[in-house]
Amino acid sequence: RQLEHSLRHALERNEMHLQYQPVVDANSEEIVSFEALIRWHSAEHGFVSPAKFIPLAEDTRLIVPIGTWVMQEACREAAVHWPEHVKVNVNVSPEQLLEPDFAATVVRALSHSGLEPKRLEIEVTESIFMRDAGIARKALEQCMALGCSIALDDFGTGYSSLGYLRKLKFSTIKVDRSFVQGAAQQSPESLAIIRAVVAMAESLNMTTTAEGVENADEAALIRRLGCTKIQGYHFGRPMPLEDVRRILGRHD
Ligand code: G
Ligand code: G
Ligand code: MN
Ligand code: NA
Repeated sequence: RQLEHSLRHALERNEMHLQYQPVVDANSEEIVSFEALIRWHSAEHGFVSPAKFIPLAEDTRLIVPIGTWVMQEACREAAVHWPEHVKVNVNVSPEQLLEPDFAATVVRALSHSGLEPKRLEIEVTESIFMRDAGIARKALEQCMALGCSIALDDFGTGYSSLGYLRKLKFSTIKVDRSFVQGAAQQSPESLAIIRAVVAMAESLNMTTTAEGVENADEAALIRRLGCTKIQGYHFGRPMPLEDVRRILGRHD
């Protein structure tokens, strides 16, 4: 496969970089974190969307070296360029978590960058519990023991067995943007689901992040519904590091 061949050489050819999307406190609207999102400009294929190449990387296990690179790069850029109260969120695929040395990869990224563990939040989706749930859970518990936090991404779009919310102490539940968009269009079901997720998260001592908030009306609605944090185009699109530095007001 042509695309697979290009993907295999993308890292050594320096074709990958990270963009960052702000996550804000729902009430103060201050930036509390940036989510790292990978971008690939291929010499042969031009810009390739992660929605296309991440699944290919997962199928071919190329996600393991790519994911390690993302972890190192995100920790390093956050340690160098962000103020200490701002975190970084890093997406991790099930294939990465199931690698026996996943936690060691995180330890190395933290020690090489000097990033404080509490500033790293690892994002996983419900799909990690479809495979080898025990191994995934153990890897995440090792990361929590280091001081990192774990977010449950795209909540409500997978097979939401609530059992694992009991077994793993997530710090954040990310409400998928399909519910946010539904609520914005007055869907009673979406509104009810967001209310229920917020109530459940509160009683489990977890926070909530609403994804895909695209305008001020949606932000106001989400704040009324009680979500803790907000992410979406209204507060910033995924942006290159230079723009992150500019909005953080650091020019060093
Ligand atoms: O940024 P964008 O909307 O294009 O991302 C598309 C999809 O790719 C999202 O589901 C996102 O979670 C995923 N993605 C982006 N960056 C990474 C990454 O570094 N690692 C993994 N595993 N997935 C990522
Ligand atoms: O699956 P995950 O939540 O990690 O993916 C994040 C994806 O969502 C990225 O591809 C990002 O570009 C996209 N995204 C972020 N904010 C918004 C938004 O406000 N609207 C839409 N349509 N997509 C968004
Ligand atoms: Mn995510
Ligand atoms: Na998501």
